[in-house]
Amino acid sequence: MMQQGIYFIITFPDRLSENLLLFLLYYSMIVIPAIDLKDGLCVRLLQGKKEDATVYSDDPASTARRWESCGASLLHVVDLDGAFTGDQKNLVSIRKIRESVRMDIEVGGGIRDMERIDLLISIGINRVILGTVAIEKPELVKEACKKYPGRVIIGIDAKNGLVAVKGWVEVTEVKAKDLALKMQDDGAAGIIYTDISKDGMMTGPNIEATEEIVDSLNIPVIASGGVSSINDIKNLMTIKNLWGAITGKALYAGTLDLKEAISLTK
Ligand code: AMZ
Repeated sequence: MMQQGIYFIITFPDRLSENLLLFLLYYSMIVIPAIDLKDGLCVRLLQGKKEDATVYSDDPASTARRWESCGASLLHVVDLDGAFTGDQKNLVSIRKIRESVRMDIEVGGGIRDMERIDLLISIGINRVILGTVAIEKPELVKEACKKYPGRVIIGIDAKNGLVAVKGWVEVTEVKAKDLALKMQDDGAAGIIYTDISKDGMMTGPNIEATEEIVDSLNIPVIASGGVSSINDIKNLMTIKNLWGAITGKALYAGTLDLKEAISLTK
C-alpha cells in the first residue's frame, strides 16, 4: 500500500506523467470482462443470489463483441444455470459467443464431468473453470489437468475464507487457501479467487484476502468480485504477481470503462 501512498501524494502536471508513474509503481495485470449467462440472457447477480438477477442483454454474443472491441484478450463466461443445477443450459449462447469473437474464452459453471470438458474444448473454448468438482471429485480435476495441460483453472469462491460450491449455495468447511494449494499440486493452470460477499456489490475487492492467496501460490491467480471503478483496478494492481482481474457489474453499470482499464494495466 506504500506505493499507493506515493501515488496519491504526488500531484500530476499532466496525464503523461501519471501514466509514467503508474508504469513505475504498479504491476501489470490483465483485465477480464465477464458474461454471466442465465436462460440465454446476459445477467448480473448480487452476491451470487439467483433471485437478485439484473438482465443486461438478450444477445450475449454482441456483448462479447463489444468487450473485444474495447481491447479484451480474454473473456470470462459463466453458465449460472449450470452452476446452480450442475447441468449447463447455455451451450447455444456459449457456441455463439465462441463464433463471434477471436479472443480467448474461459467457461465455468456446471462443468462436472470429463464429457463436458471434452465438449467445451472441442468447440474452441480455451480454458475450463472447475469449481464444485474441485471439492467433490478431485480425481476428475487431476485427470483433466493431465489431459489438457494449461487449460484447466479452478474457481475458488470464498465466503469468510471458506469454499462455497453449487452456485455458492453450499458453504464447505474447506479453507480457500488450502484448496488453492491442493489444486496447485494437482496441476491446475491457475486459480480464480472470488470473494462472494463482494461479488456484484461494487464496494471494492478484498485486497488482503486476494494478496494472501497470490502470495501462497506460484500459479497465476485472477481476482474476482467487487470491482466498481478504475480505482479498484489500481488497488488490485498493487498486488505483486496478481495475474488478472475479472469485472462484470461495473462494466454493465457503466462505472468502469473497459478500454481505460485495459490501457492502464498493460
Ligand atoms: O454467482 C453465482 N452464484 C455463481 C458463480 N458465478 N456460482 C458459481 N459461479 C461460478 C464460479 C465458477 O466460475 O465463480 O461458476 C463456476 C463454478 O461452477 P461449478 O459448477 O463448477 O461449481
